[in-house]
Amino acid sequence: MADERLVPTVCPYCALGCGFYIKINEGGPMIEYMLDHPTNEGSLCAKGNASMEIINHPDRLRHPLKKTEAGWSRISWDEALATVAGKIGETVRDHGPDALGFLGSAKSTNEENYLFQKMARTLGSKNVDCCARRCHSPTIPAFKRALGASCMTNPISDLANSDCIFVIGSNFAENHPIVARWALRAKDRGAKIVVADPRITPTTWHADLHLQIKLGTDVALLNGMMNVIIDEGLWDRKFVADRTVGFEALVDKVAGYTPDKVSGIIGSTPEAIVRAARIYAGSDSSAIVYSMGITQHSHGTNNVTACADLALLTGQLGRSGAGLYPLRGQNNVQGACDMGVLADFYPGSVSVHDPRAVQLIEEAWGTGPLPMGMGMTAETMPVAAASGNLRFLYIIGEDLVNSDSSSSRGRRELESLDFMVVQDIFMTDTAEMADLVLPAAAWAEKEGTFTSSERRVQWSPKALDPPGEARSDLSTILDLARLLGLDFDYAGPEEVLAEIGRVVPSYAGISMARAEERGGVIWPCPFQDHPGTPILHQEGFTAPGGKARIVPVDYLPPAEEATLDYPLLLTTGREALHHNAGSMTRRSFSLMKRAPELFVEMNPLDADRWSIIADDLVEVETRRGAAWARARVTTRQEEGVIFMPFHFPETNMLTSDVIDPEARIPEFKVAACRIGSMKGVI
Ligand SMILES: Nc1nc2c(c(=O)[nH]1)N[C@H]1C(S)=C(S)[C@@H](COP(=O)(O)OP(=O)(O)OC[C@H]3O[C@@H](n4cnc5c(=O)[nH]c(N)nc54)[C@H](O)[C@@H]3O)O[C@H]1N2
Ligand SMILES: Nc1nc2c(c(=O)[nH]1)N[C@H]1C(S)=C(S)[C@@H](COP(=O)(O)OP(=O)(O)OC[C@H]3O[C@@H](n4cnc5c(=O)[nH]c(N)nc54)[C@H](O)[C@@H]3O)O[C@H]1N2
Ligand code: SF4
Ligand SMILES: [Mo]
Repeated sequence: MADERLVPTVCPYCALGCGFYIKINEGGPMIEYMLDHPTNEGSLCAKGNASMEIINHPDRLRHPLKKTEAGWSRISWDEALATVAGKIGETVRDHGPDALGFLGSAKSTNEENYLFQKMARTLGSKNVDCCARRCHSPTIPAFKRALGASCMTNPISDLANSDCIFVIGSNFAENHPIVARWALRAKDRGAKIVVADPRITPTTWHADLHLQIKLGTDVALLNGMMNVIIDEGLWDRKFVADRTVGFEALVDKVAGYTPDKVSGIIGSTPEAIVRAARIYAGSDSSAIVYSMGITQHSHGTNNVTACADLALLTGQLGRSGAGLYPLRGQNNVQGACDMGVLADFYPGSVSVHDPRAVQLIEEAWGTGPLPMGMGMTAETMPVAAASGNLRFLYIIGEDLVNSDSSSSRGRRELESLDFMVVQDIFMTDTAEMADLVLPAAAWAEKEGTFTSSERRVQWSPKALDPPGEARSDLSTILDLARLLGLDFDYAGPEEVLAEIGRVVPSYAGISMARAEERGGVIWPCPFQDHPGTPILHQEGFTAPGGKARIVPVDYLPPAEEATLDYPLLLTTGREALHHNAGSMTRRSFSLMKRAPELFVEMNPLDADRWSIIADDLVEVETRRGAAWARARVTTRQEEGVIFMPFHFPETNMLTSDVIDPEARIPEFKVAACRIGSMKGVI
């Protein structure tokens, strides 16, 4: 065909950064596989394959909209931006900059995220955060303390070189399917896969050993494994002596976690604990892969710390096939964190409590003093709205009211705001609550870089025009900042990336040209000709003294336990065919056809006890509220625990708002609940 074009792009869904081409011709955009992409080698999962359905969707937001008594009214961009700038000015004048809140998007590019937090902080607000708060926020402090760097240590493809893959709290077969490809290559070579997960999932199907542990008991399991490893002399003496501190305290701590004792806590046999320990410590190179089953707990930071302790004790770090893999969630959540869209970090993981480092950013930006200290988080902003401390909220690309825990409370709280503006590609439930809605271009309709879970920074060029008057997040932020009188003089994302390189040392060598190469560059890339750093911690650690820190932690039970009134535990998570709060995948025709409604999985014994049969509509009730879901009766679920995905709005009306004290992540994975059924409802 005459003017057919192939434009490379990066998948907009999960954090694996899979590459593909958008084929543009008269028939509309289509997917063409990118066989030479280093992460996915041409493969895409169901969501990636359906991503074009978002681009052309009739529901896309096309014009700025203002809420009026009569409903949504279309306004011009000039009016919309002048309104937002006016509200920011009023709020600062009447209540000070800390009454402003900014929630950035892990779906936006690095350049967009960088400018968003720069705008917020230059205005004097420290309230900047993103969905990482509800995702890997425990990984950040735990890894910073233990290793000095809060990210995945090895590339995804390196899993193929592992001899043991210990998966704890990750269902990668459904949620990071491209990881499964590399893990299965390792298995083909004879590697062992050990999975610790309370549920039977498509990931546990691949396991040589599945420890079906009780919810929230991971620290007990990990301490139990370390007890065995120390007892049997399987730890790495040289690595521990040369490269770590804190070993003696760990020995004392885990001494009490004998396999017999741990077995009583986690519900797996002592023999399984011993076997898992021997496989992990005894293999030449073992990787730990974890995700939300570890982080989304009131003790999430302790859970991550115990994972790092296990890797450090056995020297399973700093080389091919070993490593720690916190599988990140959204397509650019790693980038949003690198860019400082976090209440506790400026760009480049600079702590908001470190005056010397923040001063360097002030110098780079040429601003006056920047705000110091912890800002409000995605979880505390709604609470502050209710108490009157937060007056204005700007949300880019997050469906907060459906993705936050205990969502009915969150909705009520957000109603107290003076003004809320939401910038999204669709009219989400969160956008419905706003005073003003700004239409955004989707990933393929703009250009810039995305950073995947393996720290791979890739340039994604513009392939298509956005619908109607929708604009990139970048151009909206730039125009707004200029209206606010800020000196945001950038010609486009390339120039923003150049500034990022001056502020974030690990991005210093990443230019647009480097990021445009197939597979981009893996940071740290500290100077122009640097090849990038796929494997971290090969020589030293960036933690103080160059040594990693082993930090012993104790097992603590989840905040909610089953009671007489709420005799079951509800755990929430994902299924393969939907994404997060669902505003994108619930609009995807092909995915909805295969996964049309909310379900609740329960063990046949529990179903019997409550007289429920498959396909009944079940009412699930927690202390926060009640919701209906279709029953799936299955032995994938152990007795006493039920599972719901959170891709439909109802689920988060039920979840707990107890948070981890350090990372402030809600305990999405455990809530006491009760169930009842409604017979005969189709
Ligand atoms: N299909 C799909 N893919 C996605 C997403 C999606 O919504 N849909 N979202 C993306 C995002 S943002 C993220 S963060 C990732 C998340 O990816 P995952 O972390 O894989 O997702 P979850 O289903 O939340 O939880 C993973 C597993 O943790 C287990 N688990 C629950 N509680 C515990 C526990 O106490 N201990 C242990 N050991 N395991 C437990 C669950 O049974 C589940 O199998 O996925 C990304 N990819
Ligand atoms: N019960 C329960 N709740 C959970 C979890 C759980 O396991 N259980 N997991 C938590 C986790 S890990 C996460 S990461 C959060 C996710 O929480 P959210 O970040 O709220 O999740 P999404 O639904 O992916 O929202 C992304 C939004 O960005 C919009 N968007 C897409 N591309 C663009 C763009 O280029 N520009 C703009 N402006 N908008 C865009 C989409 O339309 C969508 O509305 O949910 C958390 N909530
Ligand atoms: S694995 Fe993730 S990045 Fe790859 S195609 Fe699926 S959703 Fe997209
Ligand atoms: Mo996530």
